[in-house]
Amino acid sequence: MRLKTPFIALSLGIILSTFFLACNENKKKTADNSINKDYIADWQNQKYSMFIHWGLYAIPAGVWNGKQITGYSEQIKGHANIPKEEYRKLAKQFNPTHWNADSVTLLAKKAGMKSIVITAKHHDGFCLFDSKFTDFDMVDATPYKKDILKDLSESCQRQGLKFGVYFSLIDWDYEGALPFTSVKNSDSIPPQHHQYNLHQVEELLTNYGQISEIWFDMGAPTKQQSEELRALVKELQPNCLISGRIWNDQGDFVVMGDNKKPEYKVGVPWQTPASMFDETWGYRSWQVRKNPTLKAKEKLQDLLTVVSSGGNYLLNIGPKADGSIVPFEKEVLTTIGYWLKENGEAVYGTTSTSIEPQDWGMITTKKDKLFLLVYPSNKEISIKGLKNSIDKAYPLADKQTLLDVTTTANGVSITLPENLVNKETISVLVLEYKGNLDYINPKALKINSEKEVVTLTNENTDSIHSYSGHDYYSTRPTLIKMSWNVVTETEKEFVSDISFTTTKAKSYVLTVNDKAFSISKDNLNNGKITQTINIGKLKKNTNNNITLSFENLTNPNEDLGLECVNINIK
Ligand code: H79
Repeated sequence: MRLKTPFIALSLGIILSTFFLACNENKKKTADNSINKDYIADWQNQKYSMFIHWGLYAIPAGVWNGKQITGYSEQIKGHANIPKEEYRKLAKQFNPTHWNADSVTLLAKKAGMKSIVITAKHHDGFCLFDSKFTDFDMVDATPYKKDILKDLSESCQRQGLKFGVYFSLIDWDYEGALPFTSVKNSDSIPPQHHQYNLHQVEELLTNYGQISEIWFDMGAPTKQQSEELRALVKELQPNCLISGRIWNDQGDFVVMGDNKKPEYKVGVPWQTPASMFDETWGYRSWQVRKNPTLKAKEKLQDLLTVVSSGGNYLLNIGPKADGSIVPFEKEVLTTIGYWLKENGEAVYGTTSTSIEPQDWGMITTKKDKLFLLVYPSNKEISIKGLKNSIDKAYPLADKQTLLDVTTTANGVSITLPENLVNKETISVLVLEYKGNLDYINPKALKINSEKEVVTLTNENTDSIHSYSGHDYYSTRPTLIKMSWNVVTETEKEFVSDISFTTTKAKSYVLTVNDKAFSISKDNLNNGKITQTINIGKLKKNTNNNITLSFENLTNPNEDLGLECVNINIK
């Protein structure tokens, strides 16, 4: 009998450890950086979504002890130094009887938005959802007692909208978190707090159906903490996309700074989060709002700037404490929605183009169409370097009216008839063409004779970036691809003499019109690579695109670490 027990224990041990090893293996598989490509594409096609900042802070609405408090109103607890117990008391007054999830989702649809991301928990630690791990939530602490997330997620499902959640990695209420120091909001996360975050993320990804994106924000988690958060999300919902503000390159898309549009080309999926006014996201009673029509113009232009640069735009509303939507915000969204109803084809499912920025407006593209988003009052529209012959040109809102297009060696131009010059808002013209886009970038490097050499360098590259860091303040644009355009009149076999220094022990790849040539790290010598590659013939009198990037993409946000790039094409 004595012998039997250790034997059973041992076998059990083997069975159990095999089981756990298998589980771990599974975890590893889901935790890697591979992303469901279709899901990323779906997300990128959404273009325009609703952000909602709503919580207890809607009650003080930017006023504390009779004083107007500056700084984001959703962070009033920090800005006005409100003691924990006093802030907690707000929950007893939170009874949003005018909250109606369907009127929010219907507004989002009317606005042309494809998904909603709501603050499940902001820095104040108050949860709009029923959490087992705190009583400081909508169900346990308020007279309203209903789970807002359940309500909104179900309404989104009914209305065919995607549903995402915002989750702050810092927490000013949780006793295991670091004590509040400043509204820089980039404190590290002690182990107990990290566990709490993991528990709540598990609740969010378990109890509310399909979550399209989880929008982590702020804090300064360690790399391991970011990786554990990512692994948990992907284990529970592999299709849930993760915001870059999980930090440490663990996101599926990068997030620009609050209300910031990138001033450089971005080569990864990205989003700009925007508030109606730069000063606040949460409802502020004393916000001077002025004219909603002007605000709609401003935000429409921002939306189109972001979309024509390849990004998604997440525009915020901050409902009042009673749950109602601020009429000004409703009007702004509805106005943008009218525009999109007529012109949405120029937005949804489009991509940015390789065409240089134009002073008359912006450009998006889909299949064999270019959409010209013309700023108000513009009449003369030309695209230098566009060589395609245009089959048809017409206003998107009036497809019957065909426009005259002049094509010269210099490019394409259109003069809008006076009655089509829109002085009020951005108007959209469609150009239809056949075949591939034939565009010669005016900045392209030219090879005019047999003997001419062009040199591709750090100075004449068109650089493509991502965005990377371990917290809000360390995040910087990274260079992830160098790109050049070369136009030649010569038909011959070209050779590229490559030389660059690098801080990375990695292999690179040179692409020439999608043909790839490896630049192996085996050629690295004291941080310098020199290599000669026969790149073959280039296309004559049209654009040849040459790029330099990492051969294996383990981290899509990693900087190439390149200096002194010198590629002679001869
Ligand atoms: O939820 C919203 C903010 O409360 C949260 N992120 C968005 C989506 C946030 N928490 N902390 N921060 C943002 C820090 C951001 C600080 C800055 Fe600024 C924003 C630095 C520059 C712009 C605020 C405004 C402080 C200086 C100017």
